[in-house]
Amino acid sequence: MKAFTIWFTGLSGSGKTTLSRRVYLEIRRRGLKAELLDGDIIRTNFSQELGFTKRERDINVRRIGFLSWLLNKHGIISVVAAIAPYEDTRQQNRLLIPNYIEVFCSCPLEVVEARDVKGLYARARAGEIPHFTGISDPYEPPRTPEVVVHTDQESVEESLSKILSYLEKRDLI
Ligand code: GGZ
Repeated sequence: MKAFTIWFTGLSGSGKTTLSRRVYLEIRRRGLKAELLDGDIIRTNFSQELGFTKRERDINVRRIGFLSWLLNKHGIISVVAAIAPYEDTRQQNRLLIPNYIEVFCSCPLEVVEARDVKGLYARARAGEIPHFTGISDPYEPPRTPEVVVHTDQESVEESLSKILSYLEKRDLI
């Protein structure tokens, strides 16, 4: 069995955490070793000193990439949920990691902003959170994602089965 990294990228509130958790649990249910690396948790425990400028995001995203590479090297699947808004930095991780799978959680800004589960978009609009992805900072949609899920149109189960089918087809799970 090949270890791999599956990276969920997309705007805040686009479903990365929900889907990555479901995929992680499904991988574990199949008896495979995996680790879940969520942007929020990584920032609290691993990247505390980093903010959200391009430079700092790049460091954060490369750190998660390196950690995933290490885990994969030891046969552990890495499931990542982090915005990773810049194409060049995602491509660097793609080059580093032998089996890199990118899942684009596609959801229009209007939809994530209307949901605003954590109230972050309202705070960003009010100018309280600088460099907020989609509002005052860019999000570059992936050019070569392996899987695209449209989280504004599909149910969680639909997106999940799309992702699992892809992994099965590639013989990764
Ligand atoms: C975007 C921010 C910001 C800014 C705090 N921009 O949806 P969340 O809340 O729970 O997850 C987001 C998380 C983003 O961290 P990442 O490590 O995924 O970002 S990156 O990959 O770009 O390094 C969001 C919250 O932190 N958050 N400030 N300015 N999201």
